[in-house]
Amino acid sequence: MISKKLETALNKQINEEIFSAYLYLSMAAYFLSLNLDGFAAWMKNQAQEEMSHAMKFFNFLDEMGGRVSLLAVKEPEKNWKSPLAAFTAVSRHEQYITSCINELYRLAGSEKNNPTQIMLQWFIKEQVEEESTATKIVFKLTQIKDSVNGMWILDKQLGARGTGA
Ligand code: OFO
Repeated sequence: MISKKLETALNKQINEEIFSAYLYLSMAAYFLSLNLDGFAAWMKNQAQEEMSHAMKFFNFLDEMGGRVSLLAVKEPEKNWKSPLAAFTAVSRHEQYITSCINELYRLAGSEKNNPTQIMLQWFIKEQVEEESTATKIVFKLTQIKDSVNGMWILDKQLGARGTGA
């Protein structure tokens, strides 16, 4: 059982996760345009991970007897002024997603909806990882500054390590 209010909030979160996938796919295209194939591969992996997040919410809402209702996905940005600017945007976006998850958790708590709270605990942990990963890459890019060698090394690392960088 799920209330209309929680159903609406979970449908909104499906949209947020699909938008995250869209944003990271747009960043993959940006990195491909710079010939940074490793960065692009990392973004493609990340986009897939976001779709799997969307599907977790999708399947959960259905299992709870709710009605999945897909909303329009907004157009993502297409250009950033540097790889550092792109990853800074990732970091900010993940902080925003964390706030959405926390808000959902509070709503599920206020409705005493235990299954939703338990499901959201996975996302709460996941967001710690998402934010930490983005922060570390922002740190590396800040250190690298304009070093071409540094960029190629990081490109190789991100390409090899996929979403786990
Ligand atoms: Fe779904 O965690 Fe990123 O946005």
